[in-house]
Amino acid sequence: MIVRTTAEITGTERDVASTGWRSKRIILGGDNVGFSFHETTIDAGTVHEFHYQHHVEAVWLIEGEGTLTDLDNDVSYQLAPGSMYLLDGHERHRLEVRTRMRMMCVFNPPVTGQEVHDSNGVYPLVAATIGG
Ligand code: 9YT
Repeated sequence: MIVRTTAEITGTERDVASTGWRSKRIILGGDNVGFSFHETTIDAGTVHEFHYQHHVEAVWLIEGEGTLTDLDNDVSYQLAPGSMYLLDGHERHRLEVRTRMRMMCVFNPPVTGQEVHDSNGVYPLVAATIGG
């Protein structure tokens, strides 16, 4: 059994930040359980495009509101606490974050943590400010 706290992860190499977002990687590939598990926070007023070409990802939104757009299929969804989205087709997608989002994310295969910061199958193509 493994027991961890976010306090133990904060400020370590498992705590990764990029423009407008931060992710605490709670479970990584090295834990050998077939998935990774992350707490990601994304700043209010930012817009991000992601494309996880090599991973399936499920996201459970705990805090915050915004708009998710499936760029492959040109469909938008309103997200609020309790919303879940599953990228089972490796869809390119855009997140427009109205209020700070906090979400729990599961990746299969797991992110190892050794990937170059923005290219672990995670491609933040755009990070912009809404209205800016
Ligand atoms: C919201 C989202 O897609 N989070 C992914 C995890 C994060 N980008 C990370 O840990 O690299």
